[in-house]
Amino acid sequence: PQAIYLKDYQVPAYLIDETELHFSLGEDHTEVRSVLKMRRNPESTASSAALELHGHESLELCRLAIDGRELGAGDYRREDETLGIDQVPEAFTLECLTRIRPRDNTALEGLYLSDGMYCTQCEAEGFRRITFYLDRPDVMSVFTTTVEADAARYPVLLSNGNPVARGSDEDKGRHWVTWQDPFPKPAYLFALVAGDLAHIERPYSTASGREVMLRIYAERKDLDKLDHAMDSLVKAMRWDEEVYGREYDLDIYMIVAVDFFNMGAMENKGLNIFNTSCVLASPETTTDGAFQRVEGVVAHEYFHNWSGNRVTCRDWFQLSLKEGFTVFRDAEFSADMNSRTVKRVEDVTLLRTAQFAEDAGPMAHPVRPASFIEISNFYTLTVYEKGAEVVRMIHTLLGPELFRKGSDLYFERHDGQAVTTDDFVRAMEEVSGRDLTQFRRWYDQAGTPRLEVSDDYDADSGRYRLHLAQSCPATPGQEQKLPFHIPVTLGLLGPDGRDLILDNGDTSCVLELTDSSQTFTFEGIAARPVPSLLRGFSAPVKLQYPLDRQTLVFLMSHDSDGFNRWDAGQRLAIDVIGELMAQHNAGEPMRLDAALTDAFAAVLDDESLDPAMVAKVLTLPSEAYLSELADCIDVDAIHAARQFAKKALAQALAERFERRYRALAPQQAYAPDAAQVARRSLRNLCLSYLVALETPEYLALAQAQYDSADNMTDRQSALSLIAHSGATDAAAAVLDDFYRRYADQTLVVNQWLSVQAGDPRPGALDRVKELMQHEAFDLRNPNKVRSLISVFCNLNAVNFHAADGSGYDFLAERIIDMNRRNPQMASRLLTPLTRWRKYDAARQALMQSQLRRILDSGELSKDVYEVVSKSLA
Ligand code: BAL
Ligand code: ZN
Repeated sequence: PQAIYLKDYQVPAYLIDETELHFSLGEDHTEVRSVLKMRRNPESTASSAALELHGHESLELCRLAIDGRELGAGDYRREDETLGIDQVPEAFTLECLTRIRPRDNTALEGLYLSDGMYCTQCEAEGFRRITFYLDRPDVMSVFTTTVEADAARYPVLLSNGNPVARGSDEDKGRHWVTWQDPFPKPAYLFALVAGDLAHIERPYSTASGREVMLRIYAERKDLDKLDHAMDSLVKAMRWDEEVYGREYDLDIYMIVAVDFFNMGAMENKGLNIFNTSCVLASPETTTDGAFQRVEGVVAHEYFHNWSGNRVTCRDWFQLSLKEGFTVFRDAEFSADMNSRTVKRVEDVTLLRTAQFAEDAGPMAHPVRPASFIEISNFYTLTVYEKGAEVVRMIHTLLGPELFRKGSDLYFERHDGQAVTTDDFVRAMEEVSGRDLTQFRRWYDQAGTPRLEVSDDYDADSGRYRLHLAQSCPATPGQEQKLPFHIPVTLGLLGPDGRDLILDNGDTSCVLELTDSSQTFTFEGIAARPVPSLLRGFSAPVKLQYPLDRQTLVFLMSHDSDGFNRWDAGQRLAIDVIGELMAQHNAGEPMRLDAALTDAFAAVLDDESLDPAMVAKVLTLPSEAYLSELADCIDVDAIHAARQFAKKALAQALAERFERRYRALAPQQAYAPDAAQVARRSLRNLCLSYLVALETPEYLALAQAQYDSADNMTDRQSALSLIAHSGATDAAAAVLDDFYRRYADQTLVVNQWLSVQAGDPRPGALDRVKELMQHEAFDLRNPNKVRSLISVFCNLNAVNFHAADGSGYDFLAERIIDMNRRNPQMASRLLTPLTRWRKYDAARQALMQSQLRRILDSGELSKDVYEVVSKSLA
């Protein structure tokens, strides 16, 4: 397989002004008729006038005509991924009839069947599995789509835009609906759904008074789980009007829930298709975390209507143009709807755990990659999450008012266009008068920058100096990095813990680090201050500023920045767990530093704090994050030390945990609102410490919570605590009970699979293998694969990384099998094996040999080939 390069971009040789599609749906085969009004692109400088259409090898070409003249086999060239016609007029109508097989489509790209319902996934390059087309995002066309199907089995027929005509052929039992989308769009935003679907609907008046109908479709059995998504959609629409001045533009906005879906959701124009896991929600079946995820994903897809659809990407290298910006927008929305600090803590935790690991691995790439073999491999944490951090830094540098002006200019200037990240930055430069040339390196240089900080204070002159130095490790293809433009939001705490007033008259300021090293001086400082650096995590960097435990405790209790208060607690815990690991490896008894216990006690006793933040502060850094921080990951020591710390904290603070657990008992009927979510999160965290003691009394407490819970958050939390405890009989019984209660709730059963896959006790791999044979499992369904196989391989380190290599062997086998069924899923499964360089020599050898085994296993998809070959390079 060949790589393609950003530097080779050329404008399309042809444009498609109008696209007319007619689908005659059949499970065995579906016929797709297309009529394309095409013309040569006046901006093209291509020397050849040949027309090269994209078309997947699975397309069966039945008819091809230009301006009504039928083309014979000698008139075109058919290659693996393209169809070429050497001679075409300047402007012409291309007609095409293709035949595709939705039932055989296990890749879930293009048109496929999900539990008896037709649906599509066209981003990034799925449309070429439907018909021959210029399947690239800078070819934007107006679509008219007729969907025709069996009337009894597929009463609901949907596509993008507004419905304009319908009819039926009663003799044949078929019916049809025509949809028209007036907004030009690339093919990746095309969507079609057909099925026996139920829906809820709600009218919505936009800020300017346009009436819009909002509809959410799902299988009839799930109709009672759609209200939360609808509420979230309405909130998101209102928020985008108020915060970005963006209104919805069609007469109808539809969301459809499907169970078989590679992604979380997809922003197709006017017809979002959602993974059921990101749209269905009810208190009985959905945890608080999942409620919030639904709210965030519904908002994300809605926000794409402007950041992605009205203004789209010129080419796939620009993916972060829409994804980074939209993740930033959805994060701000969620922060406004819930707790801003909690949201920031969650996002930074993900970034530092998983995106930093990506930056340090063989697939490291810039936010705007320079090349790829398979674009599906670049729907990554770097493009999404780091891309959002880059937009956040622009927001920090410009301030909210100028940022809004910049976004207004960007949307107005580029409405209806396919543009680049440069165009986005240019709009921000123009409204602010700032030069962001150096800042653009964030888009082009991969890797996580290191920020080293030292300071000095001279009491006689009252001068305090901060020395900041940056560097960035080499990444594949990028040995040397130039300095980044890094906004460092800073506060200085006086000895009493209060913020000092800085020269800008405020308690925080933004230092702009642009050189490799710079010194920032503060005058008139009466006593040596403690710096609060990178407030709100103002840049995606690794901060290196050693602080002793006493100072970390000081920051934990005094920093006015909630994020940094939490971060100080994390740093303290990391330091203490590191010490425990050293004791463990030296064969000494582990002893927990009382500094951590005392700090946790103080936080637990302070009832003025937001319980959600208390829960975050008292959550020990995950094994995954501890692994990311390590140079060589010591899987067993990390697990042993973290478990020990948890139990030791529980022993020391049992009374307090129990008191708060009882005080936080539910007072009202369940609601997934911020206040209740906060209480439940702390209450369940207290329970997790108590159960770590494994006493009959606390296991009974968990069992009582399981039995009496009126919501899935409390029930599932108790379930996993009992299931992962040493009480094997109780564990088996509660798992059994849970399955029987929820056997008909697919998403809940997926949680049941995950709880077992994540069990750190010995024997988890055998259990996972058994579960693959269970009626609840289905290899064709990505949600099930993620729940069982991905959870085991990514979140159960002690079992997956078993020294005998059994976990690696298991995963390689799954990938070889999945490569044939669903390349995107197969490629995603590879992630843990790509990290082989971070482990000891024995594990490295085992992981590499499994990667080689995959490489040698036969015909690999581009998706899998790219990741495996880059991992071994
Ligand atoms: N565009 C793919 C799904 C999403 O990021 O919204
Ligand atoms: Zn997105």
